[in-house]
Amino acid sequence: MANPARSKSKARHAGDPAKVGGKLKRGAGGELHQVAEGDASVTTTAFGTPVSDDQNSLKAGPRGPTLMEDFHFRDKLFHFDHERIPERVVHARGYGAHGYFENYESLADITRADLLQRPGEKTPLFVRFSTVVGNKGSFDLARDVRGFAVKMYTKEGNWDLVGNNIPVFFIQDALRFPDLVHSIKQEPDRDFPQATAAHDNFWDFISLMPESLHMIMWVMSDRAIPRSFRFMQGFGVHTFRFVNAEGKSTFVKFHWKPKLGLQSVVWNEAVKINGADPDFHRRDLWNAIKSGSFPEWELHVQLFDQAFADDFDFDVLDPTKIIPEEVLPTRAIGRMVLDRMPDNFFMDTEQVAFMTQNVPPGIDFSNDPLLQGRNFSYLDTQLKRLGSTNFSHLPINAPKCPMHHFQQDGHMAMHNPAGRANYQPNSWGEGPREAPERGDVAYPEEIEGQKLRIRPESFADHYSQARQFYISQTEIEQAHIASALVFEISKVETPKIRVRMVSHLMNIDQPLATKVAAKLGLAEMPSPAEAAVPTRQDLPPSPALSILKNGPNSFMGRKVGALVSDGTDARLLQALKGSLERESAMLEIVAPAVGGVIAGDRSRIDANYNLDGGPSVLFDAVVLLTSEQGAQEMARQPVALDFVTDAFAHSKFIGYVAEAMPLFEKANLTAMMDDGFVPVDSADDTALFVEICRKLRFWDRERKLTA
Ligand code: HDE
Repeated sequence: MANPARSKSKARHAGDPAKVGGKLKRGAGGELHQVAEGDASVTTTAFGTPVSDDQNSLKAGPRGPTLMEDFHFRDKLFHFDHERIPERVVHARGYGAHGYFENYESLADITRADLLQRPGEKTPLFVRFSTVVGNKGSFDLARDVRGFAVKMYTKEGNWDLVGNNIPVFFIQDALRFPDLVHSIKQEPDRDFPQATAAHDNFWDFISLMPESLHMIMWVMSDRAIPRSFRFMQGFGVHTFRFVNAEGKSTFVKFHWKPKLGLQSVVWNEAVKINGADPDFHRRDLWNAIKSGSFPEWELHVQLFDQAFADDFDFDVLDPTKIIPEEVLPTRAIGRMVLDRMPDNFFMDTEQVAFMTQNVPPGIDFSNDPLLQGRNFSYLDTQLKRLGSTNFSHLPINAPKCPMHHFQQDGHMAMHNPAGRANYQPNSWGEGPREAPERGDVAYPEEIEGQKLRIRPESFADHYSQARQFYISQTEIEQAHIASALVFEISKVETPKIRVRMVSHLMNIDQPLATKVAAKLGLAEMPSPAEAAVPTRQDLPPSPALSILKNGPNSFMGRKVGALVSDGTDARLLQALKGSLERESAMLEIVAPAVGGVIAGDRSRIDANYNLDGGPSVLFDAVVLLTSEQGAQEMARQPVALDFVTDAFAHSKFIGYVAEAMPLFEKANLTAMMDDGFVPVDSADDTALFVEICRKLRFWDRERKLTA
């Protein structure tokens, strides 16, 4: 065989059927076209020199060494070698989208924040959702808090509301943050486990840090395994201030509520989704937005004055506490719509730099010690990650309102002020000046006292709201919290840490502590942990804290997986599709082969997945629409049996045609068929099935199975 490298022309063009060189481009048919100057299809170096050969480095002779004068090679490799920037210390794995905030009504009486003055006004924004613990390449369905960071490009500067999907935090003082994060991330000697709290270091830290117990109850609940970013709430966590034009201050807590309602997966499902589709959440957001189904959240506020704060059971500056909605109702002030994916992930989602200290005039801070610490930390981290003080020049971080200042130079400066004056005051009549009327003014709160390193007494109650959260859950949700605690603590290898954790649970709920202790196989119950303040038993359940008590009662935005085979009834499948479309829900097809199947009427049904690639964990409900022969053939495949047994075990609604029974028989499910199994034999049945699916899960099954 001739060695192509021996022939000059072959060597230059090896592996390059549609070579673009200089001003000539080869078309689809192999013909050469003249391309215009500046044509975007012509490869150039970073400095604009057109590139003639992007496949072969410059060598001394066909088999000789590479020459140092190959500036194109050097330019290309140099840039590639520097592609990575440091990932975020926490929240490394994230996914973002563009959209807008639409204001409902004028809040001029409460705040002078410009974006909240005029009803109907839209403010562009960017959101980044994230997990906290895992590294950038970890999976989406880790049991973890989700970041919910919103950057609103208001006409008076950026407002970054950098929140989470859980309304409280682990610690009360920012000084503890590095220890918290060190304890939860992979252990330094072994560099595992990743993206999980289920290891000794974390539970050791937590068991020594009772203030974290309220947040722990949230993290052990299904809130930490959301079905989708689209179905989770966001919270500003801290108490902030609104300040109006007269300088009057009102305390405010921020809540984002998803229009599609709340929904989570179950733990066994999360574990399997991580294998089947580690990008489950980002794919979900991508698909929703690309298909025009734009997710929406309403921005709610809880507003209160100093008198309310003084009367409230807990300190409103303590970020480990909530104000229950039943005590102080929320009020919707606008909506957020996400309607555009970034053109490039790195440019926007990776380079976006959120900072809690970005607030426009009219929004101010409280003295929450965690918020105060964050205001310091976020600026610091951006310099480390983005490498220059000029990170604010990047399009995703730059405000969309005019900016005028005398900041200049530094690495990668994109726009220095024009003209002679780069200082003020100056007598050249050039440049901006401060605006005492319009500009940001810190709320003139009276502050007096000694300098102290101290935690206020009012932060001392660590268990009462943890208990309130637990007793606000349904029986199913409480069972999930217990299982999560057992799962996590059973991964702890040091028995005394397990015991310490149970001693904290004793202060929250005795039956919960007993259940967890029994499942951990603890030899005896420990005494309750020493508490600075006894747990209050009088706080009433808050229904707003439960996911299941706040179900959407709609199947909108959810997805059904239909299992088909050769001989499937195409009309029935069509009817199911129609019923789901009317609910604004989606249908995806799982078939023995991804090429699809031939329906009973000889039409072709295209598939989205083959059986291996489309396990039932990817769907909110499933329908078995096979022919009898198809069901018999699938019944011989473990993966098809997993499809039905998983759907069953995860309490999903299962629609089926009579022909699919062999699958249930082989999966040993016939004796256990409950009301969550829905016959779907006619077009009307498909509509009924979708209606039933509005409940999202058939929880009675789990109740019965675990009784
Ligand atoms: Fe963060 N946090 N945080 N955090 N946080 C970061 O900033 C920090 C806290 C939150 O999608 C870092 O750019 C301190 C609470 C989100 O880019 C860092 C303290 C809440 C994101 C940082 C906290 C959050 C971050 C890491 C304790 C919920 C991701 C990289 C005082 C209200 C934003 C970065 C994105 C990111 C510091 C506590 C939310 C290191 C010091 C409480 C959503 O600066």
